[in-house]
Amino acid sequence: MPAGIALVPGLVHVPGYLDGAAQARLAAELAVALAAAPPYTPRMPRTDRPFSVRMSNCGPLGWVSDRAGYRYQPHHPVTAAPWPAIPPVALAAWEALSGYRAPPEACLVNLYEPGARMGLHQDRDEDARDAPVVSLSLGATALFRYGGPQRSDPTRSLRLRAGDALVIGGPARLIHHGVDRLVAEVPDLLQGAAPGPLPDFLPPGGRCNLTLRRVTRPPDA
Ligand SMILES: O=C(O)CCC(=O)C(=O)O
Repeated sequence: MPAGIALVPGLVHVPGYLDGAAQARLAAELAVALAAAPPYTPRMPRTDRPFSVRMSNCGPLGWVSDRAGYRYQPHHPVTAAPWPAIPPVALAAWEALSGYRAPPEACLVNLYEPGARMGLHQDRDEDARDAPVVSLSLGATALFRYGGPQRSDPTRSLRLRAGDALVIGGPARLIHHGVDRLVAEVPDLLQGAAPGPLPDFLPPGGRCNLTLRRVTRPPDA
C-alpha cells in the first residue's frame, strides 16, 4: 500500500493519493458513468426525509436508501437501468490500497453541494466485512468525522481534500464516520496540478466522494 497515515489501527489516510492528472481522469470517467446513472436524492428509511447528499453508484451492485431501508441492488432506483461499470481509476485505487483478494462490487458516488453533510453512521450493509471500504475524494475539502464502533465513542475530525484516499478496514471497519460540512480552502498547490475546470456533475464549491465496497463474500480460493 502507498505510504499513508494510520489514524487509528485500520484507518489509513493517504493524502494526495491521486495527483491532478489522475483526478482529472477519474472526473472524466465519472462524468460518463453519471450520464448513464444520474445522481438522485435518496431518502431516509421510515421518515422518508431526503438526504442532503445526492447519490449514484457504479458496479454490479449499488447502495440505495428509501422508506423501505438500506440495501444493495443491481439497478438504479429511478431509471431501473443496471449501474455502469466502476471507473478504471477507482478500480486501480482498490487494487493498490485494499489488500483484498476480490474486486469491489459497489462504488457509491456521493455528491455534496456546499451545505450538504452526512451524519455519523457505520457501513454495515455488506456481508464481506473483512474487506475494507476505500474512499476517494474530488473537489472541495470535507471535514470528515470519525469515532469508534460505538456511537458514543469520542470522535475526531480530519480534512479530506481532493485526491485523498482513506482506507477504512481491519479493526476500524465498523467505526462511525460522516461528513460535518465542506470547508472552503485555497486550492492546495502541492496536489501536483493547477485546479482545472470543475466537471459538470460538481456544482461550484461542491465535492464528490467515491466509496468502493466489496458486498458479498468472495468464493474461497
Ligand atoms: O463523503 C465522505 O467522505 C464519506 C462518505 C461515507 O461515509 C459513505 O459513503 O459511507
